[in-house]
Amino acid sequence: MHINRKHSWQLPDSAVTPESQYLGRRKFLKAFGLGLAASVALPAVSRAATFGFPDSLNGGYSLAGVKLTSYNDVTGYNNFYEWGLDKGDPKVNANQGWKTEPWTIQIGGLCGKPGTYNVNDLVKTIGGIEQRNYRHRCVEAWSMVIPWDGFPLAKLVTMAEPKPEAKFLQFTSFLDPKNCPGQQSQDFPWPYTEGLTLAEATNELAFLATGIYGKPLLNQNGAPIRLVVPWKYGFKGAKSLMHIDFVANQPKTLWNGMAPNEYGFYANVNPEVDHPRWSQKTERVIGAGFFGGRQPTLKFNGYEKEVAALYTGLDLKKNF
Ligand SMILES: Nc1nc2c(c(=O)[nH]1)N[C@H]1C(S)=C(S)[C@@H](COP(=O)(O)O)O[C@H]1N2
Ligand SMILES: [Mo]
Repeated sequence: MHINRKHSWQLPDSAVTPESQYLGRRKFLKAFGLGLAASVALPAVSRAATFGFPDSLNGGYSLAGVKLTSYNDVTGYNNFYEWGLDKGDPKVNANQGWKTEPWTIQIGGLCGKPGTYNVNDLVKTIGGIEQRNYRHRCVEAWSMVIPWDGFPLAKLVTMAEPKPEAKFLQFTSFLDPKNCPGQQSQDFPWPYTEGLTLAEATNELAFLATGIYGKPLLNQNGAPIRLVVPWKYGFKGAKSLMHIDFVANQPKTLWNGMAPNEYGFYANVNPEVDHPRWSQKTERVIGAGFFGGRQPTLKFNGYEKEVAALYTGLDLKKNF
């Protein structure tokens, strides 16, 4: 883990790519004559994800015509600061013996049915998993399209029977400084935390993922279970969850606590609200070729129809 280093989040993606890496990649592309990285086309139905749980694509979330990001890119270009600050670090560092199976997750706080679950039992109790293709937009201005396996967060909320006082959900990632050297650093207030309003958490799009491309999540993607909120910046999607708690007040979250003027609690993808230090109008599409890979960013990341009603009457510039 790097200490006293500027967080890569504080720079746009283009600016944090070291020049040597940029040149190396350009040379590589030239040598192999590749303008575009290959994308993986896998069959869309009947893939087994979390062990023993067959799933299939939910047709309502197919993003027909949109190219999926390759499995290599989804599992090799990651943000997971517990395991290092560079995009390639988590793939290496989270796979040096860190155990994410078996895994226990606790559902608690202001709810009638709190519980401690082995993740596989939780999936069974929920009733299995499904697959959804979602856009994924990092606040650093790069994007992917990922075929997730998992289940709607709303199902877990219903199962837990929130009390009337419960207005928010808090998500807490793992805390294991003994086995995760990054968490021995005081640079970040570990564990990683995130939050949603209860209305956001019960929106049809909010998702708990257990797999990608029909395979169980790899450690670098937040095994064995992580949050996915496709209309928000990627940092809302806390990885490797140990706790989900129903709370009365807006919970503290890691990035909002560290830099509230840069990383809002809502963090809705919005091309009209720039980050204080860079534009959010466009995004670099990972795997789409180094020169032609930028596209306009869509409001709510393209999910305006599904989520805009959550924010009626709210000033999205103030509540960014
Ligand atoms: N625990 C934890 N969760 C995390 C992060 C992290 O550093 N730690 N990074 C976030 C950020 S910034 C993004 S963009 C996504 C990246 O998910 P991916 O690597 O699966 O694409 O995870 C989010 N969840
Ligand atoms: Mo991100």
